[in-house]
Amino acid sequence: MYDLLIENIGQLLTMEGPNRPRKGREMGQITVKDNAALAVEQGKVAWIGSAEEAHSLKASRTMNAKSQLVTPGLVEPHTHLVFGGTRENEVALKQKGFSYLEILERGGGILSTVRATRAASLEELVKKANRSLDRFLSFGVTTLEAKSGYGLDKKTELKQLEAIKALNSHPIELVSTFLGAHAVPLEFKGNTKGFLKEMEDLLDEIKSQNLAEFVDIFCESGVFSVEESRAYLARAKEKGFGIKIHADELYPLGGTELAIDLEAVSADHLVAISEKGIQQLAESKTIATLLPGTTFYLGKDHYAPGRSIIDCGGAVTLSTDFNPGSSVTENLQLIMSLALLKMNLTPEEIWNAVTVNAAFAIGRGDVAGQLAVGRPADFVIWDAENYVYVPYHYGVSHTQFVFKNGNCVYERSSGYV
Ligand code: IZC
Ligand code: ZN
Repeated sequence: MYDLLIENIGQLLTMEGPNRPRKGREMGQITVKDNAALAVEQGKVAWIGSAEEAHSLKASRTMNAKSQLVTPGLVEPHTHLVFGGTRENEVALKQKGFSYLEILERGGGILSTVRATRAASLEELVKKANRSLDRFLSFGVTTLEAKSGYGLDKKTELKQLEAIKALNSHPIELVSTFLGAHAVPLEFKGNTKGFLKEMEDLLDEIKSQNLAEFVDIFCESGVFSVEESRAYLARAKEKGFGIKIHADELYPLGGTELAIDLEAVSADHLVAISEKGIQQLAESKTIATLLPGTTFYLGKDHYAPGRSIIDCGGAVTLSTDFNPGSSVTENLQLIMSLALLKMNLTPEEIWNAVTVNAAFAIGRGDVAGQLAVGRPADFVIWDAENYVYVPYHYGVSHTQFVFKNGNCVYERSSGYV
């Protein structure tokens, strides 16, 4: 007797395969099970088979998927989830021609969010992030990475990490990253070294309180150089953190090569990645986390070369980069459409990117991104008959039901969003 049986699944994507990221051509392959069924017991997938075989199974609860698509819950590998305030005032500045880095240089951008985050209480931060998580869930996300990085002082960075911890009552499972090295705050202007030392001094406390698994840095022109990033991340690695890098987003500094050198789990952005970086990624264990929503929202025409990265043999994942400045959306389905339309990724590559590879990019490859017997029953029943339809019909949400550990945690009530 199973706890739950999902019968009459039109298309089931289990995303099953080897227990490692999909690279290069592998990203173009997925197995589609037509007319399938799936049973759940104690929060785990207990059985996967055909719709006919399911007739002889017994379950306490049965749900009819009505010939629709079922996939693993989506995994979101890069968000700046916890912050105070908003930055809609920057839209007019951008329209006047000020660039993202110019706005930051004038004390706006990240630094404006830092002021609001320092002023917010822990409860306020949790409440605001919780609303964003509800939206992520409504778009089908069941596991999500969340970064700090709007404190830039010891107290507020810890407050943000505490907020991420406090959000563990939300159905979305969180993975925490310390991004204290996100920008140099005004009180350390001209003293980048001193500031990085300040953030480095937090690492032991973060480790001992288990407040973050990964350490990230914004390696960018006018922010942190490759050499500063190398020294800082090497320290974090020594202390047992996994490594992530905001690399080659606006200028080709070589952050990708640094990520590979340090065996970072992911190199994120890569809009300005070098040819050498693309080649080296293919030989490395580092996953390319691409964020086309940011390129779109910054009003740029040149997207990260996802097609070349995959063609050369690399592993790609996709993310919203959700943050209040350069990508203000929780809609991971929209990001899938941008990858289809602006990066020429195939639907198969896109599904591998937002499930299996996203899970490996945040250290959850063994529990998230694939449906298989014994794995957590995190899945989405879509209002779509096939997997191509989801990125094709863009800008809206196609989720009907979202399950986390076998429980229905989101149901679209009525109407369309
Ligand atoms: O708040 O602008 N790129 N960090 C690096 C961001 C975007 C987030 C922000
Ligand atoms: Zn980011």
